[in-house]
Amino acid sequence: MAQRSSFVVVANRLPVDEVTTPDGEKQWRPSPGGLVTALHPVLVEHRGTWIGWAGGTGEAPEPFDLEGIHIHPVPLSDEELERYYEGQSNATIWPLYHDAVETPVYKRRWRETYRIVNQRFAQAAAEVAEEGATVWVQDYQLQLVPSLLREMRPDLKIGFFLHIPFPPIELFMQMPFRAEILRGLLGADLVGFQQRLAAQNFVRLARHLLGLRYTGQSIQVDGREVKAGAFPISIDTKEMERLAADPAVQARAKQIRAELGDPKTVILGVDRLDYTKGIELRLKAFRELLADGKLNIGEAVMIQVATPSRERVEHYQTLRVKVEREVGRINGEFGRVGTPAVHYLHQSVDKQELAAMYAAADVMMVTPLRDGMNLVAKEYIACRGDTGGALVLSEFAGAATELRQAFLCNPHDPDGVKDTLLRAVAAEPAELKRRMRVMQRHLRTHDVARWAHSFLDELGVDEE
Ligand code: ADQ
Repeated sequence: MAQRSSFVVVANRLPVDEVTTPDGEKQWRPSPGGLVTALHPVLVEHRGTWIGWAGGTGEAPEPFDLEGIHIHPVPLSDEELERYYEGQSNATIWPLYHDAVETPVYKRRWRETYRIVNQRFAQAAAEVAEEGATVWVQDYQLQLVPSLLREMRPDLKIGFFLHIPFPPIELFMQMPFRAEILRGLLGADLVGFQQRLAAQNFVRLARHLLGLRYTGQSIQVDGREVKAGAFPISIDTKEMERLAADPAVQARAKQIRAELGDPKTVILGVDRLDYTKGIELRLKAFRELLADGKLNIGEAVMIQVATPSRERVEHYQTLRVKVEREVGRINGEFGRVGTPAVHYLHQSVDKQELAAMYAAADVMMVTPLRDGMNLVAKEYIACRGDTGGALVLSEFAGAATELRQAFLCNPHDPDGVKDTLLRAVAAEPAELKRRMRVMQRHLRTHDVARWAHSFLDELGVDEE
């Protein structure tokens, strides 16, 4: 019989990675991430359980304990991975919820598998949750879980948080099983979003599609009340500041600049290689500024780190080709021997190296066409100490609502992006420090722990 908990997190992925030790033994190691950092204290206090996929297909590993958290793996077969995860989650829902910046693909068999897998996650939660427990379901891969779980376990308190945007009615209505998804979410007692606008889209949709009444406080569903609200996620600010202040990281930041030939301006982009992140438009802006003679090789250099992501999904394969072609074009046209214009890394880098890059960069470009929040923008700010630095930030990132002192731009307007980048490059150090200080103060109080507390508080979970 499964170990039972009074607090359960359900997410597509478990917060662990399997590693092989030097003597060939396989071990589980916590995988670092904002979500686990935020939830760790709550999970430990309640002897909590995290339900999710361990990576890999076939039989799931047996449940185990790691650093005070009970880990409960859910299996996925190869076919389920392809249909539920790569298909329905990442080729249908992901593009649709991000303004359909790529055309969503709709397939009946993907939807069917999405249902089956959501049912499996819900079943696992029903088995491990104690009487009256709190279950917090995460993200777009598991939108049916709240209602499926409620059917089995009406005694539970169920929260749901969506990490990505929630689209306006006109877009959501494209989805073939739209009412089922909406009912799925409405199985929760509280549905949390990154942005107020997203919560409003949700409330309007409930009225439009299901004729449900909103009282100003909650949506009335089958005699229950479902609350919806905005809970902007954040980073572990203190930990990021500490990391960036580490002398080894600072030394590495200097070394990075030296290796780049000590240019006047280092421009940085760090993203998962995803078409929502606006990587191409940022490269194009840089190329045009070089062509216009507004930026010069040797003085300005760009680093683009793009983590491999969802590599079996076609949209992502096409994007990689486009980005790499653009990098090649820029270096071909403007680079010199020993001095490329763009340094492109299609790899994941560790936390220290990432912090050193943030510390080394004069201008950080975060230019998504649409993004739920964007934590890279917040990480950059936390890594700047009192050194200034400019954040160029898309108005279409959730982070733009909070980070008003960034250099905001409209990523759909290429000239606007170029002008904003030039303003950021040319800004006076005193102005940059002033802007940075305001944003740093904000992040010190609005960190990821506060995010988790405010959600759980609204859900009515006693954390003492
Ligand atoms: P993501 O789309 O993955 O998250 P983001 O918020 O930017 O986007 O988080 C990416 C994370 O990965 C950051 O912590 C960053 O440091 C790390 N990362 C990126 N590139 C890396 C690299 N090359 N090497 C190492 N680390 C790298 C989704 C939503 C976002 C929302 C988050 C959290 O799309 O809008 O902010 O969830 O809710």
